[in-house]
Amino acid sequence: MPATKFDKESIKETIIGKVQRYNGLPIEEASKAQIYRALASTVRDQIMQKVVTSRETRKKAKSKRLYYLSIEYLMGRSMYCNMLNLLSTREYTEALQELGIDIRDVLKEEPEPGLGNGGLGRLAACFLDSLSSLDLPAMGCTIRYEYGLFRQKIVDGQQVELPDSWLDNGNMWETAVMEDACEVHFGGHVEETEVNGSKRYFTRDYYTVEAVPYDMPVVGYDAVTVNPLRMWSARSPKKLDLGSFGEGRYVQASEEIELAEAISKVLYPEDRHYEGKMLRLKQHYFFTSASLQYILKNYKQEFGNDMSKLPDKVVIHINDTHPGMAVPELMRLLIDEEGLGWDEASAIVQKTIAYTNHTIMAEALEKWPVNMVQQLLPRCYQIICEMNRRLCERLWNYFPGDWDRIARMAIVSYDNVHMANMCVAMSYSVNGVSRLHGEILKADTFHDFNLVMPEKFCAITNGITHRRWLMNCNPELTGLISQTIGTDWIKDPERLSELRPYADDAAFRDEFAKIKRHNKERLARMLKERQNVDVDPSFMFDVQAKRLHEYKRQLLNALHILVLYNRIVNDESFTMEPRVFIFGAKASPGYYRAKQIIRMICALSKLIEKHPRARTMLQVVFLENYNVSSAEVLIPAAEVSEQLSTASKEASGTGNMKFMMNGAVTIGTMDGANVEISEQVGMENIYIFGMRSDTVRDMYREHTYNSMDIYEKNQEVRQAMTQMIDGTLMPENPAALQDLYHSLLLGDWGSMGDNYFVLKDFGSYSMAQRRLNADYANQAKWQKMAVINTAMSGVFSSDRTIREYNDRIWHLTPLSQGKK
Ligand code: 26V
Repeated sequence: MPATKFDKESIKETIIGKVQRYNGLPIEEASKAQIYRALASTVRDQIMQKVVTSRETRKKAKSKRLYYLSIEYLMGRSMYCNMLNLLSTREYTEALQELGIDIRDVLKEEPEPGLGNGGLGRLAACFLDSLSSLDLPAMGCTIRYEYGLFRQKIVDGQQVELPDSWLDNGNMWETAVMEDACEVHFGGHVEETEVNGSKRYFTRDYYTVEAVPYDMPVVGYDAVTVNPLRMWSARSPKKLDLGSFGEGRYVQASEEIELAEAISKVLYPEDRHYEGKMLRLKQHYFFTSASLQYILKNYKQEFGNDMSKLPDKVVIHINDTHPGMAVPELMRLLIDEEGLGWDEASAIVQKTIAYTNHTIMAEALEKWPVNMVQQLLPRCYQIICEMNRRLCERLWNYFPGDWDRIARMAIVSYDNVHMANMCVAMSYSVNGVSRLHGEILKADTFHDFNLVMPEKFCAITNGITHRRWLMNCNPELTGLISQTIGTDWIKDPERLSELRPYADDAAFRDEFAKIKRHNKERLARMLKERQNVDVDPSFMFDVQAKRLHEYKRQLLNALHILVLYNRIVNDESFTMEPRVFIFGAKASPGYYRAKQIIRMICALSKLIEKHPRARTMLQVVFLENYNVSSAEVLIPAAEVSEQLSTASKEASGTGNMKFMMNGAVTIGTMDGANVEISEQVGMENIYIFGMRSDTVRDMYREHTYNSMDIYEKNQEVRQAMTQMIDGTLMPENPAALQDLYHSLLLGDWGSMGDNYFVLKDFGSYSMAQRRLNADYANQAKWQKMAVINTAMSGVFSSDRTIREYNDRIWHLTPLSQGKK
């Protein structure tokens, strides 16, 4: 087929033509939404041309392919990043301009696919962008949730959740692939029979859910490759037939249909602790089984029926344990469907599956009640038990008599299936997401496994795509960088370090500062427009944006702001650099304390606003509905990045990298990737405070910490805490924050309270803030730090991360660089 052109003139014509054909309108009369659809459809045409070449190249090369399974993909909007990766932003922008349309107005029309909670889902999205950009053959696999993460509204200072029905007006980027639809079976019972002298297993009386894939293309930057994100949607195989109407059974029939389709209805908004919810287990198995069936079907089409070569042609990466049922499911498919023996199947599984762990929080380690797994997935359960038996046998030889240890390492123990143990035992690679996290996995979480199978463990530090998180969201800074050091950094982001010498160049720093100021003004406009809040762009912009969790310690930030307020109010001579503290955070709907923290932040905002002197140098803003699109405005405007997690608790963090890349200076603990950020920029360009992770872990072990001591000694802390409950913060409802107050002093389960050491680290945090405040007054010094942060952020590009995964785990060959 001859290639269609996508120069400015052709784009104009195409858009005009599409608006005419779809809507029967001349372009002048089309609405923004109609123009959005015509534009998206044009970009999609351009992508589809590449899809053809990409697929052919992969098939011809007989390449090994990665399947990245993740229960969440937090993609954000696609339009501008697609144009960027097609190297066509200028053509599209100008074409629209000549049609009298501002591209920015059209981009806002795109609904955001928020199919993720936070870091884990956004990391998966960054990985896809880098995989395509590095020309590595891959497919992302997930669920096509009809409802993504809830929309957050703040009503009377409290979070209210609204449904996110992002598919209402259709999704311009997806295509249903009916040819690859398959069945997923649940329930029933297993029958064992002998066929030709060997045992065969059949599940009977199961019920079926149909899995329909929708593919979304992910374009690489200036690359051949377009990789699909495959989103599985659940459909009932039952149709409402006229017969049941006649017999009056249609209500029951429609109920059954709804039950099946509930599987892909909504993304669970929790990322804290596991509850044995049947529907969640169904979700996990549903998309894992559908993906694996497709993987084997595709493998057989391309490479024939010899399953022993599977590990040479396929790698299945599981993003945390949620797709961990891939382990028994692949065993099941190889044994029951392909006729392999146990040992053969098990050897293949252990060469094909790789696993990333994303948290050491004990309550977030996935486990399922045995009876639930048995009821929902009877054959998988059998396989799990057999894997467990063999694992325990092996461990028995390694740790003879050490029952406690073996029970801790077992796949099935205390009536639960322990997904992390299964994933570690059965995959060939287990990785952490920062250096520190990798060390903690080996020393603590998987200590015993590391004794038995040390070769599996490694750490690969997370990254972010600099295309979305710098080029797309900060075009002005991107321009300045390219003017200064050329454009080679785009394909080789570590070359951003060539900017470092310019940190000492006053003229460059001024340009850099000017851009930051523009980005602050842009955020100010957004806050005015969306929330009717006025912020002064001459204030310092200090941002903490991430999911709301006690361990992330938004409460530490809030308490410190209250202390600043008191200093201003109690001492007329006290001044500080004017600063606006901006929070963006969603709380899991059932996480009471997280919601109280949001309440406290909103109350703080009101309190400060009422005080005529305090408000001249202090402001608190809660940004509603923090998501990828608002992050793209918020992050480029930030000057201070708050990364306050209790050391050892944040596996990596990726927001920290986004802020740094956009020239914000971090105030943070030695946790997750903050450690590596501090190494990149040097201790003089970051504000590190608080206990180190080994001290934290000792304190947990020794139970010696008593937050009451600090409460008693530190007058500022005591005053601020008292204000939480004496009506200062909550005049209408003084008791509202009582539980939060108590959580800082008294523990839940025999602990002494303040589980995340908020009070313990307060003094050190407050000192770091003092230094920061003083440094900001010296703008030459501050801007130098900011430039150094951007300059040293290149290693945190997910391109580096993906190269490492590929070198150490996947071993994929890039598709030819020749054809574009
Ligand atoms: C846990 C749970 C437990 C309850 C049910 C649902 C659910 C879903 C996810 C999780 C694990 C949360 C894992 C997560 O998002 N971890 C974050 O991963 C980021 C990417 O590696 C990393 O930067 C963050 O530090 C880490 O918290």
